[in-house]
Amino acid sequence: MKKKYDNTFIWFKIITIFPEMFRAITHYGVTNKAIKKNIINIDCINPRDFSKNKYKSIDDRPYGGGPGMLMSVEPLYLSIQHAKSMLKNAFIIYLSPQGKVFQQNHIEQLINKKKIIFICGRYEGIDQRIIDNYVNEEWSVGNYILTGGELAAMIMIDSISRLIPGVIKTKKSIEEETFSKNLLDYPNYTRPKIIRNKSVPEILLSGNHNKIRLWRLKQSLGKTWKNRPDLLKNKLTKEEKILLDEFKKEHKK
Ligand code: 4H6
Repeated sequence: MKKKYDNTFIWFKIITIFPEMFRAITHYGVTNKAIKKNIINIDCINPRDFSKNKYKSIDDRPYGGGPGMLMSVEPLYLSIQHAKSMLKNAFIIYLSPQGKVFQQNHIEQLINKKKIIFICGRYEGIDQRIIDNYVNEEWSVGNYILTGGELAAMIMIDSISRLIPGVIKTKKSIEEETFSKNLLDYPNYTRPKIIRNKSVPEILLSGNHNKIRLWRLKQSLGKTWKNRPDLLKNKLTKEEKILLDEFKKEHKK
């Protein structure tokens, strides 16, 4: 009988009271394909299953008072023990607004972890002693507040997974991406040539590859200058400066 060898690249285990939310990545698109190909594995542990309480409650009041609740310690603690026993030597990440802000360049270090446990906080968060005792890194996906850590965990899993070899086809498309070259993408066009009187920029139909390259670079520089001037802090080449000046002139009213 044919025996499949284990080629799983990363095991993700998620501690969440809303495991169904993760269908958004387990059932759709590229992440769904990666699971089917056994490149990644995603499964959940629900603290509610570890609640010994009659009402299966999973929230508790904070010492010191104040508004809101925290996640109960005991079900969370048991969930982490269980996750750790199933995923030996896993790296443990806690998602919270207090975390270090996750960016494209952080993916490299996380992709090498192979086994990652995510703890998704709800209510006002979790007891600090759980963070101190178990959490390896605390991450935030951006400067905004969410109702729970689940969406943040999915963002991290999605962005990490797509960089695993075999998950998306072309290596080139990754190297060309916005954050690896510090410029935003140029505008793209596909068929038809004319939509509601709007035509594709003539130059893209010219077949002149150098002109097309320069046009795209100019659009990238212009878009970055408009929307993300912070990315242009690193010095531009002479060619890039000229192109950006042209863009500014062309877009002055
Ligand atoms: C932990 C602690 C992550 C998790 C507190 C989570 C934003 C991010 C949460 C909270 C998150 C992010 C619960 C505090 C709601 C505020 C869940 N929000 N919060 N940027 N929320 O990665 O109230």
